[in-house]
Amino acid sequence: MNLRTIYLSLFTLTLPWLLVACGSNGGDGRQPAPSSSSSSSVAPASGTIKVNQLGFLPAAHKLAVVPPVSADSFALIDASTGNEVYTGNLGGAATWAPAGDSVRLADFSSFTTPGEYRVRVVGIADSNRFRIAQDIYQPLNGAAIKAFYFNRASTALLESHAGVYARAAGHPDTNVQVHASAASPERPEGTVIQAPKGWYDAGDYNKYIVNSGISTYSLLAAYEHFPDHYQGQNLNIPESDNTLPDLLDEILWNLEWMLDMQDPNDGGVYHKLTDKEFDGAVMPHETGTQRYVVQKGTSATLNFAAVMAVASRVYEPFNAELSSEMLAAAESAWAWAQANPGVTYTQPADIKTGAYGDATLTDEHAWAAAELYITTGNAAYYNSMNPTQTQATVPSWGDVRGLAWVSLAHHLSNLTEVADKALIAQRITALADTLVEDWEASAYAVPMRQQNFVWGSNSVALNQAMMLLQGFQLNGNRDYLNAAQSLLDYVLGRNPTDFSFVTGYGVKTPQHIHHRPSEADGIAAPIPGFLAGGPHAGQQDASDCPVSYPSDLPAKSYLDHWCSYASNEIAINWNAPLVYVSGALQVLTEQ
Ligand code: 9MR
Repeated sequence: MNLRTIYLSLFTLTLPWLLVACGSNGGDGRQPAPSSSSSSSVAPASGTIKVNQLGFLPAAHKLAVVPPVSADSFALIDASTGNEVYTGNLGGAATWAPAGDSVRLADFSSFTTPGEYRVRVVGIADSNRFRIAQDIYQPLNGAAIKAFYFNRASTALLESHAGVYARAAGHPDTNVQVHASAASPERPEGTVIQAPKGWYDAGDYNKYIVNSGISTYSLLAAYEHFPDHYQGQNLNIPESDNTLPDLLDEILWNLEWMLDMQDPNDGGVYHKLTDKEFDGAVMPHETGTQRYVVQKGTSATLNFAAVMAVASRVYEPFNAELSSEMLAAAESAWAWAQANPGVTYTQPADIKTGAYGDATLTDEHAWAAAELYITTGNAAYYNSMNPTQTQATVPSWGDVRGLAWVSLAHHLSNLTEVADKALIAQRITALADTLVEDWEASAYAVPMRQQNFVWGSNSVALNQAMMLLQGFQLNGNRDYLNAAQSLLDYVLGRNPTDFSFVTGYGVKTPQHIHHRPSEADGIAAPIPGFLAGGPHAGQQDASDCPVSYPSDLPAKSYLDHWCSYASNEIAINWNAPLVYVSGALQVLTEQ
């Protein structure tokens, strides 16, 4: 183990556990009793002060959410000395509809001194501790990437890299059958192919190309936008000693699998590699059921083309041969999709795992076209994107239009004259402006609205942040950065549930994520660095759960229970924007 390795493993594995084990208040994880200075004649208010439980860079926008107390001021208390170090006025009370809560904001952005603090308001318990520090998101960013390593298929996780979460290899995927839905003349039903490696999608053990699209892209974009940050990072993964940055090593684990999901005979890409049914709560090596590649489709093939086009330019400086192979794969996938423009995914009757079905294909088409244009400079791809008809939206696995604009905006100054540069900038800033308006209008100071509390709502928050950060990188509008900060705050504890939704990072973190290895490994604490999906108004799992949701309100529809696949699962497309946003805020917040 070299020094860098020791440093990072200390942070990624040890520190969060120390924080969890010790809590913020002496070890039992409970909220502190109101301090003497807060017990006055003022009637106690109900509710707790919500803060980002990790904290802030010194120059960050800094908010806490306070219940509707009668006091009009708040103070920051040095957590170790108990001294008051800052006072400010509370904003007026307003209701945040998704939670039905009336709240007041405490803004202490102008306080920049590194240290550990609590927010104190007379009549209510002090907030959890949080830190102000220059490197505040480094450990979180590393752990969020390392979570992908923990979800690797086809390999044993060694103790030297995985610590107590070491496990045997599962799913070699060297004996995968072509399912009837995927049969072709060259590969009839039952043909055996190999497609090892890749990441498990989520709490289940299947591998889906559509969801790998946005996930792998978000990680590639993190690297492409902030290469210096990621070149300096050591994640203590098996490849840490090679010449590739660790983030690119981790991404390559999935890209190698994706390349095997393309049929070399025609360029089409299989939709997924899957069991017929979801496994029980067992470790990866305890499964062993037959796996299949299922139906080639336009959505999977275009997702593949987009990701390979990006990967081709990102890996080019490190491995020209691999880069050419990726571009050729992207172009043959594109050709297949042009010849087969409307093959939507239909789940075969005997396959019960995740569908990732998507009837709208124009967004995947636009995204693949944009990436191929950026990588090759070929104007035909730009025109094929149909830019004037393609809007920028907050990305999700089912709507990837926004990713096209992210890449075009990042490469703006190098694009050829066919590209409408004013349109590209306008698409990004118009979306960022809308999100800023929602942020300003929100009592909780987050752009999340009622309709955003869907499956994986925490990823909606982080993808909103990712789009705001594109606006900031384009024109330096500080509101965009501040709204993005608020969204990370939301995910890390400034939300109505009081949970910091990343396992091991914060004071009150999910303990029972819907993640088979975390459930089956016999270790009480879940694997660190995973983002829980978060509050989900649908509550589709309510009838499968032995406990009730605490509320029907969208922003409170969260259960920290293994049963809750609808609010407490983890997924690669949710962790990926956590990586992007934590890394970007670490780099972009003025130092
Ligand atoms: O994230 C997906 C969500 O948008 C869908 O509504 C949901 C139901 O189809 O599926 C989610 O994705 C799951 C996938 O199908 C299988 N692996 C776990 C994913 C996260 O729950």
